[in-house]
Amino acid sequence: MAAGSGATTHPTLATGAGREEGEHVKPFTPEKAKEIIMSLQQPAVFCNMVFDWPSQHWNVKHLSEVLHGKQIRFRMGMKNTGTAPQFETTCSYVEATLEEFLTWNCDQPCLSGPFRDYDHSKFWAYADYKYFVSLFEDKTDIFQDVKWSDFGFPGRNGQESTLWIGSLGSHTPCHLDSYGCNLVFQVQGRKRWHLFPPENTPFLYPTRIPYEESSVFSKINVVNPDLKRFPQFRKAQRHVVTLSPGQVLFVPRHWWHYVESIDPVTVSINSWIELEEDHLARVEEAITRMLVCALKTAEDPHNTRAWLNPTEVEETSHEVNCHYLNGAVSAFFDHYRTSKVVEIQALRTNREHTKEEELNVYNYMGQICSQNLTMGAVKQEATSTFGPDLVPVTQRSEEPPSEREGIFESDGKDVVDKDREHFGKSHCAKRQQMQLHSENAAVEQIASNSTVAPPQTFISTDDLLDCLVNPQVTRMVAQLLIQGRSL
Ligand SMILES: O=C(O)CCC(=O)C(=O)O
Repeated sequence: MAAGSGATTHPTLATGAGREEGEHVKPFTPEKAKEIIMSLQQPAVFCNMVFDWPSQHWNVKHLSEVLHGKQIRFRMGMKNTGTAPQFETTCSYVEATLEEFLTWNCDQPCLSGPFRDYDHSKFWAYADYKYFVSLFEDKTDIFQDVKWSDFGFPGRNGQESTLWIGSLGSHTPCHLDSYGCNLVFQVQGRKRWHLFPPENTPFLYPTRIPYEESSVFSKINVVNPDLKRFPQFRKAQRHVVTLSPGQVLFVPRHWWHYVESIDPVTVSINSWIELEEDHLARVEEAITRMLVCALKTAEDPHNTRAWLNPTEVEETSHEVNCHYLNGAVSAFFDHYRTSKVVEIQALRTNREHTKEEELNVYNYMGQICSQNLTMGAVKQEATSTFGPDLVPVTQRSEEPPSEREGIFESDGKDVVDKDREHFGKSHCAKRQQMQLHSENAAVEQIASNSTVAPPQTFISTDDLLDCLVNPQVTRMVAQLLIQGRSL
């Protein structure tokens, strides 16, 4: 069901915010929405939050008028493939206008034009991952049509957003984003999201090839998995939701996702929200870039096409990668030197800290101490917010492939009551337990670490190698390699 229409039918279900646009009421104030986003560890769908956004009218027809004649790059993929994921490196690309896309997509045989080589019954087209700033460079007023300020991020609009326009079957292979969490507004058509929690990572066979900064891909085509090759995938906890126009999906940090268009035309808009944890993630990403570029270039100095995702402009030199790494490490220390020690000090002296401080400290603990801490107490509060306007995305039991279609067809609404209890128990309790046991020790550890001045000397290749080939690391790598071989 489209939440846009729901907004007009049950305004009394709203739980708080001020009145907008006559009788319509948003169910969450910006402050409440942000609190949910910053604490929730489970994907969920916000309903009735965007009914007054001008961008709700951005169907492809409208966009083709706004972007009149603009050439856009479409990724072309096959509708029927086997068990291998369709990575961007294996797709072909077409430069076309939205008018040409619409003509091709109306299913008439196209004998001319940029899509002429692509039989509509066999191929899909996806104008994916398009930054508003490049798309609407001469129409910046349009940025105001997207109002992430309603979710508690003042000033955030289209400038920090990306646009996705696809035909039936277009999809993004399963991956996780290294940075931030994600808000996704479905504008036209429906998309089905297959989500897996971060702790499922070993079951998703992660790979950094193709290489793209900030994306960790899965080797598995999650809608047609090769279970002989990837048997651990059976253990993955798939969460599925069909996102309809007017709904906004919240994807928490590091949740894996595979996203497919299930209507003839889809349009969505998303924004990745920066998080505290991103400071450490940038260091991890810089290490990854350096390693991937060094080893893949050594393997074949002339062929980047096979391993570099088309979203990356080119492979970067070792020198540039060293600069990235040093920049990321310095930024990490700068950030925590200036902002965190004060908060930790406050935490030590005043256990009645605010929720905001609690969030920051927990995030900090996750980064510095590498402890897998989460915000159980805060999360529990967020789960009590679930209802008709915040629908949790819940786990689906895996079924034989023949039954898959039926299973994945429902939207978030129909699972809210049935699965709420299960969600509350299985996800909350364990995390609260971990939190209780480790909170005090971790806080002490951070506090003592924070008094030690961080090293600020240049990190050399040898410094990095010393960490990468540290015996503990090589042991883990050896184990992973051996596990991989024995499959
Ligand atoms: O909509 C899609 O195809 C993918 C979206 C995505 O990966 C994201 O927003 O992180």
